[in-house]
Amino acid sequence: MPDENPEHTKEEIIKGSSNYLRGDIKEELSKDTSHFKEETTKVLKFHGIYQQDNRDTRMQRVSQKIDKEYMFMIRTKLPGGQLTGEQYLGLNSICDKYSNQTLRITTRQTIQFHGVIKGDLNKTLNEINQSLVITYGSCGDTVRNVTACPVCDIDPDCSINLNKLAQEISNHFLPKSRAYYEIWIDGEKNTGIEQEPLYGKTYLPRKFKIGLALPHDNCVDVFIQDVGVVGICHDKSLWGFNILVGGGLGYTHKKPETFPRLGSELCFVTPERLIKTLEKIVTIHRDYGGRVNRKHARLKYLIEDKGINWFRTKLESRTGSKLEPFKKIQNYNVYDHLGWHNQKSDLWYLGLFIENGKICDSDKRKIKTGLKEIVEKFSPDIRLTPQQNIILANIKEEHKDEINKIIEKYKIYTVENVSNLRRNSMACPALPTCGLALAEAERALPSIIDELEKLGYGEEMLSLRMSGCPNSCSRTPMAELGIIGISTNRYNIHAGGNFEGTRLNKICKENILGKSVVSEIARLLETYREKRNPNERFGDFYQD
Ligand code: SRM
Repeated sequence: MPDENPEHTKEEIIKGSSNYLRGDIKEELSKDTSHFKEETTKVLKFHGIYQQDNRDTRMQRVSQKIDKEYMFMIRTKLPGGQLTGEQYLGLNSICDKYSNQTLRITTRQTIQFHGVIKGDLNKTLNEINQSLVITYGSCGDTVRNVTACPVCDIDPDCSINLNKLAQEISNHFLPKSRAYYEIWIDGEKNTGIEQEPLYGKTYLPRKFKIGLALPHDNCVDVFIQDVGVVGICHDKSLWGFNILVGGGLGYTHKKPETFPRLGSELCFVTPERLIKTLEKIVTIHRDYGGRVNRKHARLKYLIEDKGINWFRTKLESRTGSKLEPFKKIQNYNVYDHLGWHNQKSDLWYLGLFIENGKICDSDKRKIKTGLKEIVEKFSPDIRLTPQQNIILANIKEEHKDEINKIIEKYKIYTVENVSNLRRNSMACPALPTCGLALAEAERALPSIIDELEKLGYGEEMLSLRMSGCPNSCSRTPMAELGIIGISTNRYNIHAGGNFEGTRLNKICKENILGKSVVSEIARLLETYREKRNPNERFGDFYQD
């Protein structure tokens, strides 16, 4: 039965009548049109596809009364940000053939393609899958890409393989409907009864994010996840996991009923019970999460409305046992994994800074060409980081010099030649692709940093994040210094988050014109330099 509750949002009705994520995708794909009808775009998201239009040409086309310049964003699903070299080359060639020539590393360790046209969707999805990469469930109201520290399995100081776990969790929560394979891969219709035992016909009320961290490396920003999982060690081996619930960052300007929220401490579970516990948490969101207002549907609002004790009791009744208390964690730390590092074996990994995750060639730097050459010659494994950077892993000692030469030849950033300010910066795509952007982000941040470097602030150690709207895709509310778009060319400036990712920042300057952002930030930095205590961090200085 489709969802016919009159109070439910149109998205709920669409999901319920989509025949397990089929909707009219197939029929509309066969038509010679540039885009899908709105209802179908909602179903497409579950397949990892967003319908967008070029916002740079939107107004002009509207005034000429012609269709918007439609194009599609395709998001892959890469648990823990892991790819083989061969898969990377496959995605690189798909990017060359069908997209805007940029492989875009996301803040959740995946790769996005932008600018794909409708007529190429089938080939693109098909070829992505030939590279053994999926896009199923990377968007939509399901469990999204599961993030994890990208190097914990190869780091000599760490004995916990969170990446393997991220993959297991991801597999567990993958939609079971064959719609994806039927439409994009093999065309084979499901002859049996379609079932979605975990999600049900209407899937979750909203997106659901799971991230895995370790106290010594919270690079995934564990407090912003719907469920944050923190590995706890005892005598150097894995004891179990602390679970945080109800994190999330998106909000709407001037709507105080929407807000960013840090995950609440829920419980501790042993490794054997982790996936079952996660499953039960997801079912509580499925059954109690809001379905009448999508702006009040994330798990964070359920926890805020009902309280963490209600949630714990519900979970205990679903798991059938009392939950163990959350273990105290003294400190969190964050590493960006950039530069050369020795692995557990005699191998090396190299973390390279990719500005705002954009693997592309420009007049100044040929990052895409350079990375392709390295991967073709040395076949490293690839790890993408939640800071939008790339790691080349399992490199032999004798190849290091040659790789360094390629990096120099193509002017790829290294830790030696990127400033601290740039190294710790991130921005979301915003304009021209994102339909929700209120202002620029990734097209504006590099020159804001250029200016700040010229003014002598390049070596300040602080996390600087910019997003084109308060949905906060570059996790701006956690940054020591955040810039959030409010309307065309206007921004709020936030300060007071911390590097460890355990605190939200606050607005400190409102409604700043784009051209004044640099001078306003410079003023904040100057005051900080003059008045800070020795070793005081920027975010700590501005936390109140
Ligand atoms: Fe995001 C929606 C890009 C991570 C919060 N996000 C969007 C969309 C799809 C716009 C849309 O709905 O039409 C953006 C597509 C832009 C484009 O052109 O590519 C978009 N989000 C991104 C990425 C690509 C930003 C990046 O710089 O890498 C990240 C993709 C992650 C991935 O691979 O899955 C991305 N988004 C995030 C994060 C950070 C995180 O998860 O670590 C957040 C904040 C955490 C959270 O979820 O609260 C985030 N995105 C949102 C929201 C607000 C959700 C909310 O409930 O508050 C939206 C809007 C929505 O869902 O309605 C959104």
